[in-house]
Amino acid sequence: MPGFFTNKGFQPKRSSGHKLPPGQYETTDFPVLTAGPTPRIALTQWAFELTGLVEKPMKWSWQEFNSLPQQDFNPDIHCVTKWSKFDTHWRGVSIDTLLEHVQLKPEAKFVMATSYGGYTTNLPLADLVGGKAFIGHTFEGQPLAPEHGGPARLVVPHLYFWKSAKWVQSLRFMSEDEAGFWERAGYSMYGDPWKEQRYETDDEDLAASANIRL
Ligand SMILES: Nc1nc2c(c(=O)[nH]1)N[C@H]1C(S)=C(S)[C@@H](COP(=O)(O)O)O[C@H]1N2
Ligand SMILES: [Mo]
Repeated sequence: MPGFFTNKGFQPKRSSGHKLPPGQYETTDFPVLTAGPTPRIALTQWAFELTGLVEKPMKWSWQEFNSLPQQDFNPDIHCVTKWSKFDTHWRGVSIDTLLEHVQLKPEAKFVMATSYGGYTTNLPLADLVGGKAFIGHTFEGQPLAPEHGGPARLVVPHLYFWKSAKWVQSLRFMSEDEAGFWERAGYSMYGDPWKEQRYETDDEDLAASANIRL
């Protein structure tokens, strides 16, 4: 019985199996954090695009998007304002599924997620593939509420939640990293909650260059 033996210093996991990144607290609420008004997008007007460094851009209507293979996702999510929410239930389309429909140019290394309403956020392409990210349209069994990004939002649970663009309209593939909305305002270019990369001063390479300047 492996569970019978205890090691000094061994930290048992919470029985739920969920872990809280440093500096975060758990909440069961789902706070709304939006810079600006909530855009309302009629499903007949909605479209989602893959653009930038692709051989041929791809665009889906709401109906086309919903006929793509759908998956369930149960991530823990972590906001930079310090709340974390465990075991959320989403349904949506994996970014891997979307990428089966385009041929990326070899120099595509970064992505700018752009939303209806103008919000943007940047991520490395590697953080969107391999089952790590999805476009979610259903939350806890209900259509995603407009204030949480409905009809559909990007969800990248392993990064701070500002990377999860609500009302996502396109993913633009880029060769170089460019700063999005919060990143231009001083937030981390990457945003790893486990490394507490909240601000650009927490980014390892930038911190290193800042030290050189001292
Ligand atoms: N389009 C858009 N997406 C956005 C934001 C925003 O202001 N506009 N805020 C971000 C931030 S800072 C967070 S913490 C989460 C909040 O998502 P929620 O309002 O569903 O909790 O959305 C992110 N995505
Ligand atoms: Mo946030």
